[in-house]
Amino acid sequence: MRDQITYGTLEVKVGTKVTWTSQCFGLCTVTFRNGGPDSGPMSKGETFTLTFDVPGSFQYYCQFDPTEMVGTIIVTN
Ligand SMILES: [Cu+2]
Repeated sequence: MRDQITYGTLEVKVGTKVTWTSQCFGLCTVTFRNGGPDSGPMSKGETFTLTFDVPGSFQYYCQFDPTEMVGTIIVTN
């Protein structure tokens, strides 16, 4: 099973709303390493939206594939 959700680095400005859409055949999550909101398991077509109000670098991963499905949101002023 190969997941198609896009995990990678994305740079956004403070206040940007980011939406993930799961294209996984199984279940995928967007889970942040330093805690915070968690999408919970999402099946294909489900979405998860977060607004980034604080500058910083936020690493996230999929709980079901934590080594390959990783990403970072970089929030700048
Ligand atoms: Cu996954």
